[in-house]
Amino acid sequence: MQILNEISRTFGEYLLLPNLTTEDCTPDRIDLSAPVVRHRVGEASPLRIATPLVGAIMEAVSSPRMAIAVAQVGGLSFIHQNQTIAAQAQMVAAVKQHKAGFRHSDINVKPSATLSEISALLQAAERDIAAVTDDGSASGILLGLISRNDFHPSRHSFDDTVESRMRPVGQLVIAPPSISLSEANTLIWDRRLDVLPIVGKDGRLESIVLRRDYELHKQFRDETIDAAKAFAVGAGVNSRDYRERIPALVEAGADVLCLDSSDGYSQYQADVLRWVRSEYGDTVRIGAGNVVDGQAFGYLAEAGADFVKVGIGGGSICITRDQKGIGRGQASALADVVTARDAYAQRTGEYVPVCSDGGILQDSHMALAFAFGADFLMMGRYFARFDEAPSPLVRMEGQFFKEYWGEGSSRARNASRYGQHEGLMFEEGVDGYVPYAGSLYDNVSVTLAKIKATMISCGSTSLRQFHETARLVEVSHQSWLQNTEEVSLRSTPSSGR
Ligand code: MZP
Repeated sequence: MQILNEISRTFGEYLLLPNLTTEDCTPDRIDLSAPVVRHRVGEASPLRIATPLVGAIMEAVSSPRMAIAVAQVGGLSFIHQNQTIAAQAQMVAAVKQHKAGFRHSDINVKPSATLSEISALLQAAERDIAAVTDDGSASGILLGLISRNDFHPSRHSFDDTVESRMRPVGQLVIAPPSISLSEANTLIWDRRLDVLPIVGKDGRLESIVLRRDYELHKQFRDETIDAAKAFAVGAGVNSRDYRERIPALVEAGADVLCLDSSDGYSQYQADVLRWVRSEYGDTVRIGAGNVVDGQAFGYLAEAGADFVKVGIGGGSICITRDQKGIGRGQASALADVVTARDAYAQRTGEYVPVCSDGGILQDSHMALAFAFGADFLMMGRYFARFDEAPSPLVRMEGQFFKEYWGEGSSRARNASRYGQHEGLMFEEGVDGYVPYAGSLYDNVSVTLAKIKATMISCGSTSLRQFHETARLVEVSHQSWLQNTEEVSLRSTPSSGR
């Protein structure tokens, strides 16, 4: 037995000290781009992302719709592996086949919903318009559109149905799936539309084109796309059925793979990494993890990992530390792994990016993770709150929530992630709710603005410079308690985000 002379620390235990802000530190000059996979030091990574945020490999988070939205804002998603090989490959293929500029309809209702329900939904999502479909889904038969301008409390009973006030499909400008993005945008401007529904021959809503996406496109100039301009997407794999799963995912077009395990410091992972190298050379890129120390990083990097994911027990839905007594505070884990990454790069000339996975409870923790040296961040709770997450939206006591559950919960029963051989014998995650936060696009804009503001205060224009020059101080228990009390007193509309 060995007791390390260290306290396991998390992000909330640190604050950044401002450095000198110079004239070149303006939001438009800040480069948040990050390498995703291994590359020679001084050369570009074959896969880079403009927005260093990545969706978790979780059923409550990853779906084609989420993957497309995250790639649109310059990040990356991984389709989860706790499903059949055919189902996962189909999700990957759906992302690769999606046409840029066309998005899944965010907010959809049945015609029988009440005006009160749609009003609350639009308000919670901070949106103006919703599609009305026969089954209330994003791919149901389109029956109409309803916007905030179609009803008013002083003129209409909020117990009336959406059907009574919607603009029926016969009165709408719609377009077929064959329309190009530039034709769709011309139609939007010529006919002064806010939204153009794209409807298939069977009357089903396929996607929508929004006027506001023009603005978004300006804001998120760097979508994550492949050489053929299709959205990039990752996929989770495990160390059990990899010989069958990986070829199917590669065939479906996955741009990068990631071993999905709660504890990746294992011979099983090294076996998969070596198998991928021998089968595919460098044409298939695969990350490994999760680990919490430099030794484990070194093991996986030597075995050929293209990136290494850090984090055990810090996930918002995770109870691994209670169940197994394993884990490490995310800040301490990152500091150790990042030191090993930089030493490995110096020794071998190969840079293996580090992904900080889980435990981001508020936006300021993202800046701290980058200051600690993370190349990019994987997040579950953050993305699960958005319209684009696949989990259901539920209303409780007048508030909207999205369901969010861990891969180690009895709902997901992801035994391969937890190395449990006889199915899931005990839980390592919980099944719960997160406050609904509306559109991913709006939230990511605000998050990026905050990260950039922190970097400006710290005098940095790139993540590498930020890591190299950041000055962190530990927060005393007393000031941490005081801050927590102050936070609970604040009640701004965005405080839950
Ligand atoms: P968070 O962003 O919600 O804090 O954490 C998401 C991360 O938690 C995932 O990427 C994954 O590594 C981890 N996770 C997923 N399920 C569980 C669980 O059931 C878990 N324990 O810890």
